[in-house]
Amino acid sequence: MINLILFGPPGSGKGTQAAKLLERYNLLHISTGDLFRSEIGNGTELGLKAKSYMDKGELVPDEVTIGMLENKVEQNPDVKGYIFDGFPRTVPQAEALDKMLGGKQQAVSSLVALTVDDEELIQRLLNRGKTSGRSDDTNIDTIKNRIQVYKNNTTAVADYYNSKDKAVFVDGIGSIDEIFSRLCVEIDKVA
Ligand code: B4P
Repeated sequence: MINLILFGPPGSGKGTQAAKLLERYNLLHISTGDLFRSEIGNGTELGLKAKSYMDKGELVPDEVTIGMLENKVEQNPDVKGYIFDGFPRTVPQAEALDKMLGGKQQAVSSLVALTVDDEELIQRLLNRGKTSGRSDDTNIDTIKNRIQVYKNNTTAVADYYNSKDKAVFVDGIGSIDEIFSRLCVEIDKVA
């Protein structure tokens, strides 16, 4: 079983790279951002709640996010492993993930972090905002807030796994294929 956390700031290429990685390693891709957008699209109560945070570039509260993630894992027990994309984003989420995997005699194999500077992140997200229809990608203040929230709340997750010798950092600047190759070098060490 291989359990990967694909990590990095908003716009660092997590979703883009996850789509390629799941094919190569045959893992189930779980993106909390995608799950929230699906709930929003279906007009559920959870979706309405999530939208109010996402539109401001804030994190959705841990109890909502952790419950949703655990449901998704429980619904898919017979897989070779998971790519967690956009989760965990806080230390309590990381602790909940470790506890859940521990209960299945499993563990996080590696946290692979994409590093990209703020200027490039803002440019990528504004570009995506022109076509994605995502309200959190069109407003520059919201984008800047997402990056700030990442620095304030989420980088601690990389420190948490680094202290367990499970974090690796990969340059997220370059072509999509170049970055994919860099990620595979790291993932092959734990796969
Ligand atoms: P996410 O859906 O996770 O959004 P993201 O971080 O912006 O996506 P990602 O980083 O995957 O974007 P990608 O690089 O693929 O989260 C959205 C919101 O949901 C959060 O702000 C939060 O409110 C909420 N949320 C989600 N998870 C949560 C959690 N665990 N706890 C609490 N709240 C949570 O793509 C960016 C753009 O860059 C694309 O247009 C892509 O084409 C482009 N790109 C990718 N690679 C490139 C490259 N190498 N060069 C140039 N451009 C590239």
